[in-house]
Amino acid sequence: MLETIIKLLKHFRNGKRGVSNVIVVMLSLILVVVIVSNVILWSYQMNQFDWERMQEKIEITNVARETHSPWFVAREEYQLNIGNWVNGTYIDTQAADEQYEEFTEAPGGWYNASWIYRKPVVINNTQNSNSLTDFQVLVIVDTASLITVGKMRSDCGDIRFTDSDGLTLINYWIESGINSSNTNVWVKVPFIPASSTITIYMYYGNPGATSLSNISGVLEATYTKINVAYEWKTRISTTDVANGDDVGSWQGITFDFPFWREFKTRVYVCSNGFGVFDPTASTNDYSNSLTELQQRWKIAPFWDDLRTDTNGGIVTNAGVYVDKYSDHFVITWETTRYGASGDSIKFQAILYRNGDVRFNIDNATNFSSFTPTLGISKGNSVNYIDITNERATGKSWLFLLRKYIPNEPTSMVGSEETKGKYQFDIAGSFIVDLSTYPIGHIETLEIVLRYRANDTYERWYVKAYNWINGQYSNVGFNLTTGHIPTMGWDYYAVNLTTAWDSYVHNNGTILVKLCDEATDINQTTIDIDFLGVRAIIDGTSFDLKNGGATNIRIVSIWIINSTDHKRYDANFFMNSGENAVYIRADISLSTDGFIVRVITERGNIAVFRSD
Ligand SMILES: [Ca+2]
Ligand SMILES: [Ca+2]
Ligand SMILES: [Ca+2]
Ligand SMILES: [Ca+2]
Repeated sequence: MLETIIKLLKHFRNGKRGVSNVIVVMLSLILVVVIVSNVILWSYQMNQFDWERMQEKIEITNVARETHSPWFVAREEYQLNIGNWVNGTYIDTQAADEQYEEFTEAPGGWYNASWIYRKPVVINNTQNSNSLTDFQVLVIVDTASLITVGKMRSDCGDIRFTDSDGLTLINYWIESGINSSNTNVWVKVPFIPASSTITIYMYYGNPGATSLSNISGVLEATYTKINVAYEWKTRISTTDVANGDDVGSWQGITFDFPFWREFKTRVYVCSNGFGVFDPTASTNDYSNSLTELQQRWKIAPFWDDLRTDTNGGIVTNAGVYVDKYSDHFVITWETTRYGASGDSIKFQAILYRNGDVRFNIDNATNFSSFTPTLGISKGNSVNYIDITNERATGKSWLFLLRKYIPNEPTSMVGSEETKGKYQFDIAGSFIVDLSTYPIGHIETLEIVLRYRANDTYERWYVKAYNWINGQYSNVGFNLTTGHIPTMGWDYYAVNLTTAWDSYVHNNGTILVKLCDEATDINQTTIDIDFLGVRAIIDGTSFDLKNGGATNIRIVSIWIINSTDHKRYDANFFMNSGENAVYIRADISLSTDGFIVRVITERGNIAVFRSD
């Protein structure tokens, strides 16, 4: 507007007519009015700001070290996995005030009511940092003691294994030892978390059940070869079962040997360095080749044209010897090369009751003169392993029908649980406020439960969902043994130590579970007065008071001590007359003296000095 008037004034000054002088005077007056009114408006705005600024009265009443967040409590009803709701709501669990939510145990998590007993089996994979899928684990069970007291069928036909839910059947194969103190059972566990344990269950106690032992559902369809440390099994037998050139004999195996998952009870051992299982095969063949190996159902630790009727080189008792044990079967060859008795070699094949095969080559004279074929084969030209080019003296291989890792998980059978019976498992979702308590400034988390049980027969556990391995757990908590109730109100607090961050999702969610120890015959009632989660921090709380007549916005905080002079952005409002506690997880106070300044958007400063 000012520019327009000034342009008009210039225009009229250049004009010649008298009327233009009148207009110039009028425009000049308008110009003066506009300028003056702008100055008044500006002055008013300045006074308004100064006035508001003068109205602010911000005060810091205290500054202190803050060691934890407030409690984060249930925001919605608990999920009942196993258990009954009786009374109250989740809101009653938000404060320790003896207003509580009540639940009871319920029958649940039991595979089938026809089975009376089960034992938990803890699979321990803590020595292995990888999770395992469909992994064969050996479980050794004392079935004899259960059969003696009439709890299990004498043929172990009522054994069932379930996954960790206690419900889902998983495949098992009883390798050996039915009705003995060492019954070897292989279980194919669907998922075993990394560096952790998982509990599966073995059920029994149903006289009408028949066996579901199933080797094909447990062992792999084909062998895997593992290179293992050289090891020689000392020969015991002095009976040569294949004395001569291109000769051999059938040998009974002391157990059902599951070669490629098919049970074999005998093997033909030939002086030419192999064993065959198929009675129709050419049993004395010396014309070795890979093609021939592929077509034979055989083991060939060192298939070549050998003889066992001549000593030479390292061989002083030429022959094929068999040592029979209850769980393994050792065939030892001490041979010379046909046509060159000075070329000699000693080697072994060991067949194990679980289907494993081991080859050992001990030593040789003129090793490079031999032209053997080494491997194992199912004889269908598809399933075979050829290790001919790996041959060397002082060498061992292991062939497995199982998955393999160097530190295999172990298993331990726990105490018997009786059917019927009552369990409890509820879960709630809690949200840690990560905007106020950023992950980088949380030291750990605490979970506190205030509860009451009406019996003391079992322990109660607080667990949380581990977002990394995908299951509820208390691994890494400072307490993992649960809590024994007293019948009155009890506090049970756990600290998640440095493991806490696995239990918090990056959106702040932590899923907390309360569960019982085991199935039992007492239907326990559980009252939850309080369940909460809080973050442990090394932060600072600022007690602020807005004693002024206007609302204010805090925009920054300064912390000043002898070594530091730091500014932190802030952004929050305080109403007129409001007292507020402002917590910062990212500000740690020094133990020396310090000065705190809080600065408002309008530029006011409150100061606090520590003593
Ligand atoms: Ca021969
Ligand atoms: Ca129970
Ligand atoms: Ca109970
Ligand atoms: Ca309560």
